[in-house]
Amino acid sequence: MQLPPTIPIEAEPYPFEWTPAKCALLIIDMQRDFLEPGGFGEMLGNDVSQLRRTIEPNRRLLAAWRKAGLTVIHTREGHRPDLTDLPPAKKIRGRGTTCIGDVGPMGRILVRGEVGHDIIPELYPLPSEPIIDKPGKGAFYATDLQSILQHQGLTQLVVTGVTTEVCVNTTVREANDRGYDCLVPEDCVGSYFPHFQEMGLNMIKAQGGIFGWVTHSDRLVSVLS
Ligand code: C5J
Repeated sequence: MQLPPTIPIEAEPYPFEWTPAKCALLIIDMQRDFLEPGGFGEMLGNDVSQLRRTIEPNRRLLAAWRKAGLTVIHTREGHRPDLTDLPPAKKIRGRGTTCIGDVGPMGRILVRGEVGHDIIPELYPLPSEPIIDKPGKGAFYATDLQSILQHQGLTQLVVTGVTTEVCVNTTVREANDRGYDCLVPEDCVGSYFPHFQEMGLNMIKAQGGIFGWVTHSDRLVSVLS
């Protein structure tokens, strides 16, 4: 299917001028430990259904995006097995009895190579899709994301994933400061806390789109299909 070079997508605070050839779908941290029953997120007392409702909209958007031959990039939050890239402040934050690097229900928590650190099967990356392993909340910090985007001439991001107020928001802000236009489909991002979901989206689109635009994935999927 031949897409027009630029397509206006209904969004808040105003339509997003989508340029598919210059836009990557960036799926943030759809990892088993955050989303699956029995994982680290649930062990902390979180309601994983708040995140799991994003799986189906992400699956539909990803399928349409792949079918159109557009760029897909995935991220995972986590650390080296020897934890040398884990800031001591991040390790002890929260004063929990179980913290990053300890053995959790799905292996060592947020450690690369462990079952819980990996991406859920429903959205598993294809071999051709880059996975950005990030030690921080933002996908640009201490990663090669920016050089991957630059080398492919990409200037726009459709950002999905979890959680809305933490890694999605941090990444959108980092991207915005680097000159990327970000569009966030509200049904494809999730927070354990409904009020943070609402505020996280409000903060992106406030003040004339201070960090980016918010839409619904149906608007992208209908154009792609
Ligand atoms: C993400 C987190 N991915 N909430 N991490 O948002 O700690």
